[in-house]
Amino acid sequence: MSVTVDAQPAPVALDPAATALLVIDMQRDFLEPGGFGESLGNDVSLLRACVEPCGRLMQAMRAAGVPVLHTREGHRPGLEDVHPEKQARCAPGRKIGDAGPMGRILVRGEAGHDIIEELYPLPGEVVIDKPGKGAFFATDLDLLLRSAGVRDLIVCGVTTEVCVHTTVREANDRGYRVLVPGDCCGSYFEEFHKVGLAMISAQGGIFGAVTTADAIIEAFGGKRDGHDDKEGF
Ligand code: TIU
Repeated sequence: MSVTVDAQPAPVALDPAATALLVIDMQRDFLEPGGFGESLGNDVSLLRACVEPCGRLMQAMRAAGVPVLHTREGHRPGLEDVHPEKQARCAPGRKIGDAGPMGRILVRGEAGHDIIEELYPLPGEVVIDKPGKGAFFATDLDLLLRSAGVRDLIVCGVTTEVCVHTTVREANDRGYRVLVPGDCCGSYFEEFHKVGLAMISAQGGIFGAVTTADAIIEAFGGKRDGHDDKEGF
């Protein structure tokens, strides 16, 4: 049994029993004043618009029995997993591991590394700590998804053109059917958000399809019955 979600460039058929929602990097460091994102000179308020639809989508997916997985970008306190090139991409004085207003920048366990309260994972939900922009790089995400029989991946979070985009491309290359609710994504650059979404759905859906939280929620409405709850998430 599949559900059809209205999307660009064309409606997408998802198998609810083989679908997961992946929420990318909804961390205090990116979304709250005083975090890493703001330290890069970004206006973090631009990301706030995606919090409410993202929360609604998470609730609906949980109600439909679809697993919700979360990622956090960050590193080991000893910084053994930060390669020099990633550090070189940071501004002076704002390197990974430097002191920031919400603890050390992008370091696991620090306050700024945590997920924002509004979208906090439920107990038992998978949280992937990723050292890169993409959620598949140097993590066990692919193994977890394949072991649970996931084929269809709904990807949202921040930022649209960086960690969401990298993850969407990685997922597409690994054979997942990718659907991106654009209103559940956010960028510090409005034009990058818009173009980032357009790049996903262009050329007949080169990386996947783009939709909205409401379109997914509507498609999954009443689909809880008959869905086999998956263990392991
Ligand atoms: N999560 C994510 O996108 N990490 C970034 O560093 N994004 C920026 O846009 N800087």
